[in-house]
Amino acid sequence: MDLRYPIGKYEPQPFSDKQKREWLQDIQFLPGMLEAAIENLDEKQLNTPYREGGWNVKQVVHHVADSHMNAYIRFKLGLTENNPTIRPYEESLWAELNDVKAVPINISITLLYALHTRWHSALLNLPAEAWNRTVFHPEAKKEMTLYYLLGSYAWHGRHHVAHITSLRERMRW
Ligand code: NI
Repeated sequence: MDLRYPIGKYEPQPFSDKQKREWLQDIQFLPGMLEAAIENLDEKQLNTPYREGGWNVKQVVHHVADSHMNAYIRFKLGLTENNPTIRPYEESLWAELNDVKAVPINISITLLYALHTRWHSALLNLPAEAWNRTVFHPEAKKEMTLYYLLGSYAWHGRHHVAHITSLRERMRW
């Protein structure tokens, strides 16, 4: 098994209301899932990489906050502008900055609860056509619908939670 992809890679799905509702629930419940995944881990465990050469548990948690702050902005731009160009960022360098080293992860968990409340609310009760709105990703050189993005971030949250839960299983923590 590839430890980088404990739940596999993102597989885009055709539009359905049922799938959309599931993905929206993934966004809604991610902060609680992540908080449960780190419950009772001590400092040494939090500093353990989830795989050789990978991020440690702290970096994974702070990365989810970094990524989803960007995601929220991408959705807000996509909902209010025509095919806006979204802003890539250097996620591995973000994960090396001092906040990631120095700030306790419960701060990022708190941030995620607040952020996901706003994000989930912004996406609730959108008219069906809103999910066909697009953003342009300049590195992928690709237009992405908001529906595609929703699925990719639903996956992204579960993907990183699984990094931590699969580490715990392997280590019998
Ligand atoms: Ni990620």
